[in-house]
Amino acid sequence: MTPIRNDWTVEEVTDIYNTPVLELIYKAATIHREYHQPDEIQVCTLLSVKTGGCPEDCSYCSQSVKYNTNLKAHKLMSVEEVLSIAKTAKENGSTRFCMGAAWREVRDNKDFEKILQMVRSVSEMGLEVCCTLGMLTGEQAMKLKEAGLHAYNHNLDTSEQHYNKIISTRTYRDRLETLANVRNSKISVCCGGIIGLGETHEDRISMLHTLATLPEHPESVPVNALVPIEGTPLEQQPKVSVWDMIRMIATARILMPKAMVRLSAGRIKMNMEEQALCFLAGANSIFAGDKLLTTPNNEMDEDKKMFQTLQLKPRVPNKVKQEQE
Ligand code: SAM
Ligand code: DTB
Ligand code: SF4
Repeated sequence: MTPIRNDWTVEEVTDIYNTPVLELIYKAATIHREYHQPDEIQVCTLLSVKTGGCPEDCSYCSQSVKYNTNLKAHKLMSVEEVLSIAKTAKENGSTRFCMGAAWREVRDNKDFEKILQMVRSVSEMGLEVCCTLGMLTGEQAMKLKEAGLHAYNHNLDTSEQHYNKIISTRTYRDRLETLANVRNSKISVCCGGIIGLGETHEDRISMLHTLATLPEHPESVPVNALVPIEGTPLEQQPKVSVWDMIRMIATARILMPKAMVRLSAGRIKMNMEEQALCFLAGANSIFAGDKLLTTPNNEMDEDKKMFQTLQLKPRVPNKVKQEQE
């Protein structure tokens, strides 16, 4: 069995990343088969439970108040509304339900109490619940854990070097601190990044190196391609090449063999053959449903057809797996 390593050097990561792409896919596919069932894909649903009006200035985001993106802001949804959407997601084969809020950080107020209620109720439905709510203290992480939260998403987004060209309202260190709080509370860590933000290959390598040398690898690594949003500073960024996505996915798979590698934002721009290459390269998780947080996602019917053609099946939730074992 390929060992799990947290001591990768930047040189090693660079060599893997620069491997000729077909050889890279082959190596990643081989490691993928040691740790995962290659015909299983985790199907996740995203829901923006609180949309827009965010004080942060993340240059890629439709939800920042700093940019004129024509997004309709929405206050925190009701628990009932969220439960009804989660029910439909489950009926459509989703096993993981991720709730996102356009917050800089979680505050200890009524809204957080509502979030805890949502986590409790969705978790009781048998779905793996994930949240992405911005920065989190250790105490807040513990409360989420007690409410039944399975995973917390908090992305590094890019390399430490490129970070302050993208976001000025918080630091890379802030990000790492929240990740440590999540890890300490025994919540599963979901952490990845975005490509297409004007970063260099060295930046991508550096971000992958940071992820793969965390004291423990994230259990989930989302790989996003920038969805350019009109009105943001990154609106004119060129489309990310599918081969760049494949290279990121394959390198992540080799560096972090056990992680679920999620083909996240940007999938809507890919045809079935391109997505199949991502799955071959080690991606084993997707977001399904017509919408990501604020932008369109692949049509459910198309995804169902893709699963049939590629003979893939949705993965059962971890919770159920543990009960079956
Ligand atoms: N406000 C919280 C935060 O920033 O952590 C949670 C929500 S935030 C929208 C979650 C993640 O979505 C970001 O960290 C970023 O990686 C990703 N994201 C946001 N807008 C995106 C875009 N236009 N294209 C690709 N990924 C995006
Ligand atoms: C992640 O890495 N990507 C998702 C999820 N985690 C929260 C978000 C993608 C957002 C894409 C842009 C939008 O829909 O607003
Ligand atoms: Fe706010 Fe998150 Fe968007 Fe940044 S990525 S502006 S923190 S919602």
